[in-house]
Parts: sequence; structure tokens; C-alpha cells
Amino acid sequence: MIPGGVNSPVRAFGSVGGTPPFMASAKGAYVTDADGRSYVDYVGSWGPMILGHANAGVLRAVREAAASGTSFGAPTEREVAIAEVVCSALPGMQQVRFVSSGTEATMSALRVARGVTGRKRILKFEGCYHGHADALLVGAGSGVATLGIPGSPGVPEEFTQLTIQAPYNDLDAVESAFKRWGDDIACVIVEPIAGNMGFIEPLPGFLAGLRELCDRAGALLVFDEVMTGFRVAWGGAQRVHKVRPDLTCLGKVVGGGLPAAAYGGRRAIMKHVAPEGPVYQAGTLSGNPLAMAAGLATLEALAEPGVYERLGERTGALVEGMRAIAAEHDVPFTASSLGGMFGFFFHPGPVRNFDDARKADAARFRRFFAAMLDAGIYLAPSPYEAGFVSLAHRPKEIDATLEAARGAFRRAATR
Ligand code: KE4
Repeated sequence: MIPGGVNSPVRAFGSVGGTPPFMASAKGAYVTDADGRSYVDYVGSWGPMILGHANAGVLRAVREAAASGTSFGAPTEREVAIAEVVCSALPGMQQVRFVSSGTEATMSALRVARGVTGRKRILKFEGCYHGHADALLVGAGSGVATLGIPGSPGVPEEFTQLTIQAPYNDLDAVESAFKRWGDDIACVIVEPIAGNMGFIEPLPGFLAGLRELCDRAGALLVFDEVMTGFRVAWGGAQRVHKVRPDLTCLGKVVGGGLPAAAYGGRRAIMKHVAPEGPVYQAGTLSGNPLAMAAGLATLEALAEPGVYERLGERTGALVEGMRAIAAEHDVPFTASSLGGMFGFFFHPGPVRNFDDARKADAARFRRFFAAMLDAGIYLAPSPYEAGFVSLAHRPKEIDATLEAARGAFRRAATR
């Protein structure tokens, strides 16, 4: 009935083999499949479920909103309320527009950047994924700043010729791109912590360097915080790394598990967005009452003091434990985390960009993934995805995961 049996490709277990379990329910740190089997969940619906599944406060908020109707296609007070929370949390955001997916958020941010600057080119980084808008679906680069080649059939090369791609963490490559195309680069879009090639943090000075290069060339800096927003810290990676972008894209957590995402930034930029300005962007279900209710309830819970410290400790304990077990089994392994987000590679490290990430041992990852799934631990079914810990993951779940990892590392160690 559905291509590949899934509504999003990564769910089909293409990178790890086997047939994915169909999920039937979820509660707290656990998902339960259609056969009644439960797993400790580190996918968290690819990021949104930071409070844990079926959180009572979120369910109550959604039920109450639904009782008053599911969609009006008109402005509502709840959209203003969540906009105030988002803009108060993110240093770079004075105005925000809600949309229904991360893809819409980044696609719209690029259009605003091009509309505001009157420039055509954009620069992205290899291994960063910003959703499936044509201009952003470019194939793997070649280690230097190159013009994008279509990453998918159906994307005409004309649509990616204006997309420059550079290696992550490589300021020299970005500088050379600016030297060559600087006066026609509308923006640089970056995952300030890369979660789509595992978990790769910016090297010291990388993000500040992008800020400086953009300022010098009159280009906008766009942080794609669809994954990191409200996940690594209350104010996202931009607050952790103290670099202020011109535009920020959000998704996942901000919708609390319902379809909501957003883009926003300085008022001087956002005033160009229709209907206030001429840059067109629209959406039937943008600001949907149920999604706004779920998002608001989620952000209210995250605003509690000590939440990110607790999340960071929990995730840190998981990563520390996995490192120690890998070392016991003499398996080349590198892992890191920030807030409720983590990643690991079967690679001695350091892993600083997509080229490094690609050198990780994919066969070992597949064996490890299978052993963990057999043991009731549900990891992201791809070596190029980040993992997510929720506030519902207790020491009990972390201990169970590390217990499973002991067996899984043994299995991964054997060729
Ligand atoms: P969506 O259109 O899937 O809501 O968001 C696209 C997107 C944009 N930016 C970043 C940094 C993202 O991580 C994503 C989506 N992430 C993927 C997994 N890494 C979603 C999972 C999927 O594709 O099914």
C-alpha cells in the first residue's frame, strides 16, 4: 500500500537489514510493537519525544485542544503564546513563523535569505541534512567546496547548481567558497551540532568563523536547529556555542510529537515574510491548534529548572558506559553527547566530518544494532543518525541498555 511500507525511508531499516517492527503504542521510555514486544526507545520519533512517550501533560493539552476543534485556519491565541516562549528561549529569534515540518522550515528560511539579500547561492555542509527541499538534496561532496550535484532523481541539476557544499568543520573551504562566490551567497545553512551523520560537534571556532565570514560577505547565517532546538539546551546549540544566527529553523521537540516546525530570526529579516513583506510562504495547517498545544505543553515542562542538567547526566551516563564496555572488548569506538542527544561510531575517532563518519565500521554497527534490538533496545536504524534520551529514561533504563550493550559489543567484536 505504501512505498517500502513506510512513510519515511529511514524507517525501512535499509541500513541495518531485516524487517522493522510496526509500533503499536508507546509510554515513557518504551515503545511496544504490534506483537506486544517492548523496547527501550532511543529514537524518540527522531527527536520530538523528549518528555517521553504519552506524557500526561501533553496528552491532556491535546485532548483539551481537540475538544474545541482541530483546525480553524485562522489566528489563535495559542500560536502567540508558543511564539513568545520560543522567541524568549532563542537568542537569535525576535519573530517566528510556524510551519508543519522541518523541511518546510528550512525551505522557507532559504527563500527568506534569498529574498532579503537578493542573492541566489546557498552554502551547506556535506553530511548535514535539512529536509528534502530540492535545493538541499545534493549528493555527497568531494572534500572541498563544490557545486551541488542532485542527490536524487527528480532534482534537475539547475536546482542544485546554486548550492555550494563544503566539508563540515572546514572553515578554509568556506572561506575559499566566499572568495569565489561571496557576493552571490545568500546564506550559509548549518546544523550547529550535526545529527545527520551521527553526532558531530563543531570544532572550537567553527561556528564563530561562519558568523564572521557571513558578516564580511553580507550573507545570512542560518542555524538548522530542527534537531538540536530545545534538545541540547533550552536555547539550543546557539546558546551553548554563543553564536547568534540570523535565522533559526526548529522542528521535532517544538511540536511535542505533532506536526509543527518553525523558522524565525531578527525582526529586520522576518518583516520581509508575507503578508508583512513580499517573500511568500504559506500553509493550511501552519500553527495547528493541536500541534501548538502539544508543543506548548512540552516547552512548559522543559522550562522547569534542572531539566537539561538531568537530561545531560542521564545521556552522559549512557555514553560513558558504552565507551567503557567498548574498551573492555577492545572495539574501536567513539561516542559523545550533549543534553538529550548522543551519537557513536565504530571508529577510533576523532570524527569531525562526513568523510570521517563514512570510515566507521558499518558492518559492526549492523551487528551491534541487531544485538541491541534482540535485547529490547531500539536504536536509530542507521549509523548516520543521532540517538535521543528522554526525561522518562531513568537509571533503570540506562542500566538495562548497558547490560544489553555488553552482549552486543561481544557480538560486534566478532567479525
Ligand atoms: P522533517 O521535514 O523530517 O520534519 O525535518 C527535516 C529535517 C531538517 N533538519 C534537520 C537537522 C533534520 O534532522 C531533519 C529531519 N531529521 C530526520 C532524521 N535525522 C527525520 C527522520 C526521517 O527522515 O524520517
